[in-house]
Order: sequence, then C-alpha cells, then structure tokens
Amino acid sequence: MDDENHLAARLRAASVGREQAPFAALADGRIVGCGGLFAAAGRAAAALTEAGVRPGDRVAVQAEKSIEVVQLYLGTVLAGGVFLPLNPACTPAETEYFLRDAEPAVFVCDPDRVEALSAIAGAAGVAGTFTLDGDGRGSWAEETARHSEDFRAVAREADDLAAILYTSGTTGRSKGAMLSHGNLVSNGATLADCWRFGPEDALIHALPIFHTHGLFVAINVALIAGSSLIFMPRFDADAVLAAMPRATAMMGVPTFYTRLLNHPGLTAEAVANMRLFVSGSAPLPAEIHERWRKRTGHAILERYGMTETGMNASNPYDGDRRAGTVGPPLPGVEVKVTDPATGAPLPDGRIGSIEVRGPNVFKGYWRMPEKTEEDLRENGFLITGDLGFFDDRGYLAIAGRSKDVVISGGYNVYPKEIEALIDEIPGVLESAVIGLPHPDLGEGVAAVIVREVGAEDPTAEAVSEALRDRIARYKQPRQIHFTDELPRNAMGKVRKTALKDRYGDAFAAK
Ligand code: MLC
Ligand code: AMP
Repeated sequence: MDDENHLAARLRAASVGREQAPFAALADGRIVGCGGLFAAAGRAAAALTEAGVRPGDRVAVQAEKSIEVVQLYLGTVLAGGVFLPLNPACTPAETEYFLRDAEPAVFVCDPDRVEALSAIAGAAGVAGTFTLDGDGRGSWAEETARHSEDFRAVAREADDLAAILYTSGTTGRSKGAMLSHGNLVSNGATLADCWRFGPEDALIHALPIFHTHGLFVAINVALIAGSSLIFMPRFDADAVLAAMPRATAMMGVPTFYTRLLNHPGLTAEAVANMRLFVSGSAPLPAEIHERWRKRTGHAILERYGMTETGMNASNPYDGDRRAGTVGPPLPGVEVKVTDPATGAPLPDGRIGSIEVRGPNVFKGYWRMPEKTEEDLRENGFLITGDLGFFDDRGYLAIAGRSKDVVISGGYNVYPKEIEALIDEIPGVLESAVIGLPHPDLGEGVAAVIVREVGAEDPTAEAVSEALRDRIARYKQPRQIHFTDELPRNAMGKVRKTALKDRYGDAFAAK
C-alpha cells in the first residue's frame, strides 16, 4: 500500500507477512513487533496530516530517544513529510535557530522543555507543538492514539526530500543537509547487503537517533534487512554486555569500544553470539582495533561516512579488515583523492582531499545555495573536508581533516561557533578552540584564551559559566588554558597545530 512512496516501500517491505516478528526489544522488556511498528507509524502519519503536514513540510523532533520517535520518523516518511531530528541537548537559543531556519509545520519536544520552547516555536511560525517524553508519553502520544493505523502512504519519488539533518559549519551557521528518499534507500540497501544483515540479526542499538549513524545506518539497515533491534536509551557498557548473548551485531562510535575494553566483562565468551562489530563517526585508533581482536577474536569493521552522504567506504565483511583504514569505496559510490589546491586526482599513496559521488550524496544545504556550491562540484563530487589516501590494496585511510572540526565521542564540534561566543566575554581579547587527544572521547574540546592586556578576568570558571546556557554541553570546553599570545602563521591565521602540540597531553595527564 506504500508502493508509490520510495522510502516507505523499501523500509516496510521486509515486514510484510512478518507482522508478528519482533522489531525492537525495549529496555523495559516490551517487544515491538514489525506490524505494531508500522501500525503506530500509520497513526503518526494520520496525526501529522491532520496537524497540517503536507508533502515536503518539515517535522521537527527534539525528544529523548524512544521507539515512539522511530515511529514518528516512519510516520513522517509515510505522510510525505521531511523528518528533522534535533539533539535534545541543544539549548533554547540553538533550537530557535533550527526552527526559524527550517520552518517546520510540526514540532515535537520534551514536556520539560515545552514551556521554554513553545513561544519560540510559535514565533518561528510552527503551527503545531506537541510533547513526547523518553517513555513515549505526552500530547503527541495522545494525538496519535486517536487515529486509525490505516494510512495510505503519500506518493514520493526518489528525488523528493525525506530528511534534513543539521550539521554545524566551519564558517558560522549550522547547515541543514537535505537527504532524499533515494539517498536513504540506496545507502541502506547497500549496507544491509555488504554487512549481510538479515532476519536472524539482532542489532544492539545504543546510539542517539538524531544523527545519521543511529537513525539511518542502524535503523534503515535493520528495517530493510528485516532485522530486529535491542533498543537502548543510551550507551551503557553494562547493559550492552548484558545484551550480547541475545544480539548478533553492534554499531558504535569508537568511544563504545574504548569503554567496553575497560570493562572486565568483555571476554571472548561474552561475545560468543556476536557476528559483527561496526565502528564509525570518528577514527578508531589502530590500538583499540588490535586490543579488541586479541580480547574477543573479532576484527572491528570500520567504515567512513558523513551526514551529507551517509556511508561512503567500508572494510569488507569477508576479507581483511585493516586497522587504520576505512576500506574500499562501497558499491555504487565513487571516492577520489584530489589535490586540495587544483582538484586534480592524486596517485594512490598520496594524501589529498577526499571527494565522493554517488546516489548517496545529498541534495545540498537547505536554503543555502552558495554553501552547496562551495562543497558540491558541478560534476556531482562532494568535497568532504576530510583528508586521506588509498593504500596499496585500494583501501581508503583517513589522514586528517581540512575542515576545522573537533570530533568528541562521535559528535562534531565546530571551533568557530565556540570561539565567537568566548570572544564576546568581557576581558577576552581572542580565543582558539582545539581538539586534544582524549582517552575516552577520542578528542576533547579545549579552549586557549588570551585576555585583554592587564586583565585577570575572566577566570576559567567564569568562561564556563558564560557558555553554560548558550551551547549544548558536549560542545563546552572541558579544559580552558590562558596564554599571552596565540601562535600565528605569516597569513595571520592561528596555528592550531602548534597549540595542539603545546597542550597535547593535557587530557591524558588528568
Ligand atoms: C555526552 N557528553 C559529552 C559527549 N556526550 N561531552 C563531550 N562529547 C560527547 N560525545 C557530556 C554530557 O553532556 C555530560 O556532561 C557528560 O558528558 C556525561 O554525559 P553522559 O550522558 O553520561 O555521556 P555518555 O552517555 O557517556 O555519552 C558519551 C557517548 C555519547 C560517547 C556514549 O556521546 C554518544 O552516544 N555518542 C555518539 C554520537 C553519535 O552518534 N555520532 C554519530 C554522528 S553521525 P555533564 O557536564 O552534564 O556531566 C556521523 C556520520 C558517521 O558522524 O559517519 O556516522
Ligand atoms: P558528521 O558531519 O557529524 O556527519 O561527521 C562526519 C565526519 O566524521 C566525517 O567527515 C569524518 O571527518 C568523520 N568520520 C566518520 N567516520 C570516520 C572514520 N571511520 N574515521 C575517521 N573519521 C570519520
């Protein structure tokens, strides 16, 4: 019945005739079946339509992780809307920007925040604001319960938008990456196939669901393959280990693997039922890969992607999974390494700019044609902002980033955004925000601040206080250093590598 909705048809196909099969085992013991999942999605779609969502309208959701959010995602797809998930850790000011920029028809948020956010949503022109808490309760739940599950999917083609995911930018404002039905179908199907997902699989899902990794890589792959999820509210090493005897696969950021290695319960016996561990969103240190292999007998499969493209490259399911590489390009995806100055392709072994083309590459940035033009070449190649090279076997290795970004526990933090806020604090002359090696998070956010001449304020505490309500917690510097002067190159640009060298072991030393 959703034949004409490109993404919905693909996400539901494996459930047809398997309505009783489990889709998600929840932390409270409830099991949501495939039939129940799509029945709830149908009700959500009907409720969205009644609330005024028309094809192409955005549905913004800023709620704690719950299966109801997954149902709302699917309901949005069925209704022909554009799903717009937001991190619940965002401050009201950050949320206001997203709502004003995306102009959603409907906004669903946590009941605890509705007072602060409904005025903002109203001012941004949102027609309907509803609530949903981490237990699936709230006005949105009441709204959907009134509707029938029999919803005829709205027709949507491969080129139509299915989602907008905001990614911060190296220069100023966050950009909404526009993903089409075709982008999500092609990437989900390719990954399900390459990683051999099928109805026998139970995937440990401990990632947040407002990003590509937890939402599209994990959930779309599971749906397309007819696999089930062991659905956890967040990552907790004890809970993940306890689930492993019932699970066959896990997808995680490197911090998951670092933390599990620090847990005495991680043994070869504990993972005996598991067939696959996937890592991505940040570099997996080769040392972690090696320790994992020794301890469990499994080679973690590392892959590489980004919000704008979904996944681009993956180590093989069969064959050598090489530590420190992200494997060959995925089938149907072209990856090339180019000279950053000229755009000319470089020979294998040379480090250059990573560019990507394929059915997975997004449609551009929402209402920012000039930004789209900067990154997306006319020939369809996206300049990722990552640096890398192909090794002797055609495996891509990520060597660094040309974009100024810190990846902390799998979350991207853009220094520019934080520097601008620090520079506004009285007594601050200038600042530089950098990522330093962090034993748990991969990189930790640190700020280096130059006070105005003669000033003894602000203190580190005062800087933290000034940032507290302005940016999400994960973006806030975990270390603040003061210096007399920032090192600069001949062009006057701050030499962040020099600062990284200077403060390099600051987190390790703690
Ligand atoms: C939480 N905190 C973080 C943080 N996560 N700080 C820095 N970096 C992070 N990643 C803060 C909290 O605000 C809190 O602050 C304190 O740290 C402890 O919070 P917590 O809730 O106990 O943290 P925890 O649950 O342990 O979270 C850590 C984590 C989580 C690594 C498990 O961040 C996580 O699940 N990350 C995954 C991110 C992800 O999915 N990325 C994919 C992006 S898509 P305080 O002060 O209140 O104590 C993408 C494309 C691709 O990149 O290729 O996949
Ligand atoms: P995001 O913009 O949040 O989607 O993050 C995407 C970025 O994460 C990429 O551009 C890379 O910099 C980084 N990334 C994702 N996977 C890997 C990986 N396996 N190794 C290194 N970096 C990665």
